[in-house]
Amino acid sequence: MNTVKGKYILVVGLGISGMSMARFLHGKNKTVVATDIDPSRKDVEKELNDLNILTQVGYHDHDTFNNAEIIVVSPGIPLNTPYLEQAKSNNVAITGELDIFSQYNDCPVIAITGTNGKTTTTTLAGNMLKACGYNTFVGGNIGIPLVDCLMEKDKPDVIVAEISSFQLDISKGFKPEIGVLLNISEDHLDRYRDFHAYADTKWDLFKNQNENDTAIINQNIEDVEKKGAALKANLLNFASKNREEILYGAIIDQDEITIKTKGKTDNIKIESDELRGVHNLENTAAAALACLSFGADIKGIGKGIKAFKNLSHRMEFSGTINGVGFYNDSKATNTDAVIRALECFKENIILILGGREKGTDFSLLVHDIKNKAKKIIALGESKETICETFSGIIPIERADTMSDAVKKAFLSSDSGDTVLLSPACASFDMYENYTKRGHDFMIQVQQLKEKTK
Ligand code: UMA
Repeated sequence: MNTVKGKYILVVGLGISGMSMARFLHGKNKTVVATDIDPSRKDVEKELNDLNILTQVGYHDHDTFNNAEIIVVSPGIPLNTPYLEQAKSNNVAITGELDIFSQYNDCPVIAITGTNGKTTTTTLAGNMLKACGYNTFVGGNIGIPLVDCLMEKDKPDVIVAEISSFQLDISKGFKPEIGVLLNISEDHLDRYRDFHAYADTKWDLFKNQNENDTAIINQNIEDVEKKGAALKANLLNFASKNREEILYGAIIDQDEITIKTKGKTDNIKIESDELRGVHNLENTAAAALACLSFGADIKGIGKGIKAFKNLSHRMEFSGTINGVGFYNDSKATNTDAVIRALECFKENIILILGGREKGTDFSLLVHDIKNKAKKIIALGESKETICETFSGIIPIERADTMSDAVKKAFLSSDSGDTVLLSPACASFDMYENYTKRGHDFMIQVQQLKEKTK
């Protein structure tokens, strides 16, 4: 074991976020020590050691945590691990990417959070601003750490940041000029005390804003009026339901978004097949409001919408076999995302559901599944819970692998039906991440297609 001496910043977790943080802090002439509990992260050690960064990979060491000046924690690491708890009781400052980023950043930030639709809205806002000619950095939870922006040669005009509740949990000083809250529904209940604790974290996006800033919030979020009224920032709302209450903001009706700002009304018609479902109109409305608030023009916003291509693993069309359509919605890791996916189809869906639970309440799906699905294929660690929840409501079959799930779904289908992978669960029981799960689904669909030729 390496003993660490002197003053240092400890970076915990050497995934995407931690690796960028270690590089960034090193570039700022800080003494960095980096640790990851997973022995397989040995693959990144050499790069760090070449920068003279001391590494502890495959284990964590209490002394290294307790003697650090500051600990920077990766977002996926729970804050109640014994190492962090003990360091906290030794008065070590514990922080995360958002606060380090805020300390060094002086570009305007549009920050987007919510349970679902963050990546789509962030991508849309990025497209819109780029179409208006702004030099735009798009990053955050979308997969490009925000500190990467601070290491670029050219400073952008604006940063569009996808922000997760995990990132907000540990942030004290993050203050976006424009903050967007898309929706809040049950998710990550394995990490939060209850739904309200999770929801409160989302509202923290606005806590440091002042009267020069803008808060853009879905009108249909619980307690929106009370919580919105308590904010210091200028408030804009958007909604597809309860629209009449919106004074300034965006109103969604069928495929049209009407944007009402002081003294002006703009209309945007959504003709893109890439933005299916009401939720995507909400995402578009929120992105358009954020960009207009920043100073973008309506023409550029329209161009940005046209340039949008549906993102991978979100209702991604994966092929047709004998008239049965297959869709990969592996990114749907909570019940609300599954409901949104089901809304995109008429009926006769064979739904592949399951994975690692996050305190998931599957009964929230009963109404929509009864209306739209004809069978569930239950997969992964949660398959028994799924069988218990839906037994007597809809036919269910268990599957052991993705290949098994795709075959069983196909055998249960008729021409015109839809097979939808929309798991309502995390992927970590069977895969490294949701991307790998989605790829596996698409590979299995292709292989089945070859066999049925
Ligand atoms: N680790 C330890 N000690 C522990 C626990 C974990 O060292 O006690 C290590 C693991 O071995 C692993 C590393 O920590 O090597 C993983 O850190 P991480 O989970 O924070 O993953 P990153 O690769 O750094 O990715 C993170 C975000 N991950 C999570 O929030 C879980 C990515 O969001 C984000 O894209 C990336 O930073 C860049 O900002 C992913 C996500 O699932 C997409 N986000 C959640 C969501 O969207 O619902 C919030």
